[in-house]
Amino acid sequence: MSIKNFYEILKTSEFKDIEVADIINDELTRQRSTLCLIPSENYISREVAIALSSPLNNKYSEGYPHKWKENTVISQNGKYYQGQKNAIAIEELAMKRGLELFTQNPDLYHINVQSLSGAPANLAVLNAFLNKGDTFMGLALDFGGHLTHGHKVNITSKYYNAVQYSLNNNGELDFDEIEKLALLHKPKLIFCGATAYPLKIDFSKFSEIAKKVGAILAADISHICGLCIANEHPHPFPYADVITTTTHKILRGPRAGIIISKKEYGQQIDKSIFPGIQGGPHMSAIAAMAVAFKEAMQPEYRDYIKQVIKNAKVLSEELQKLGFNIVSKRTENHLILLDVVNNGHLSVENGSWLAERLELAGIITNKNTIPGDKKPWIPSGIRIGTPAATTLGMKEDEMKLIANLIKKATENSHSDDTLKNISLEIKTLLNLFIEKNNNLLI
Ligand code: DSN
Repeated sequence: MSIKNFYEILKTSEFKDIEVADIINDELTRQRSTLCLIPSENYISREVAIALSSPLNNKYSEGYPHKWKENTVISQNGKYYQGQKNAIAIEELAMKRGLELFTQNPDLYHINVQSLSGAPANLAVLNAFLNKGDTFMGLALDFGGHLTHGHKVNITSKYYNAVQYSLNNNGELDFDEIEKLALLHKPKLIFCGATAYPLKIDFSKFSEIAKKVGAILAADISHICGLCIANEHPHPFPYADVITTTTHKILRGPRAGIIISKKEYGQQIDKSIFPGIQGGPHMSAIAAMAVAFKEAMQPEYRDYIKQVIKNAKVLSEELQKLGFNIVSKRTENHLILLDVVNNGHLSVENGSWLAERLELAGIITNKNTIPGDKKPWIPSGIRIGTPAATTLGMKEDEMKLIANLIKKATENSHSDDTLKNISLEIKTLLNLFIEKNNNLLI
């Protein structure tokens, strides 16, 4: 069976669970007929998908391929169960590739590839450096931060004392405020990084502040990791002490997370993941991660990242020309935050309303708070990004078309027929690109 047809089995009687096959096939149809503009979603290659569904999934592999003693790796099998030959080989390969991809000098850093996703990776970082009740700082969720950076409903603020910083009136990180808060609260750790911030992050400024108060600097680069490794965004190293990232967003790998730290923190990070907060690692996800790391080392990946950024810039400028209000006024990365309420021209009720309307038009986005939103459950914005569309091969011309279709779908006076016609236009556009992408899981 060719790699191209690997998932065709779902359409045959060889796959006996018809209910599951039907749902998966329907999801494939949905992904093939709607345009994904959610900045944290992407398409994986079939190689990544096959590694993800490999027999490595059957293996329990608690522990690490190495053992620690006094902050130094002593090279012995640190796994708890027998039968680890291939589990150790795949974990070591993922670690080696991850360090090569994310650091200039792998000897200075340690990587942990066992985190099940971004949220456990961030919790593990806090668990490694803080005791219960200790203070840390992070960007507030309604200003573009992440739940695990100390939002009030998350364990990170229930177990630790979370101090939240925000953005200034221009929608930019406010380093004066961050420094003032750091001097006042003396956090043990400062998280930087975001999920809805369209500008570059100055890790060196964060590092200056962290050093002043003796805090660990943790950079969560889940959204921008691809930009950092392609040198299209400042790299968090050497400024950060530790970085976390998911591997399934712009990196186009499995749903998983990694933590890379300065070597002196390696043992405490490893202990924090296992036995601290997790049990057996997902070995098939680690295999898929190794495949994705290799894909991201290829020159084509760098071209991809450059195009992601060009596309986001054009989409942002076109939307602005069409009357949309862009939070922070510009985009410097892969995403755009639209303030759809305070725009003066358009008649949009709120972000939820627009996201639902766009879905009817075949355009998939997510509602999002914008800085200063008072009602997070009815946010004033939507968040859009270009990683997935760029993976399909779309470029500037398609971004201009998409901006116009978004505008058309936004106009309140249009009937359901208009939305349906837009969705057909989207489907035709997607067909053109999907046909050219035999190696993607779509
Ligand atoms: N849910 C992710 C995102 O969409 O950015 C963050 O965890």
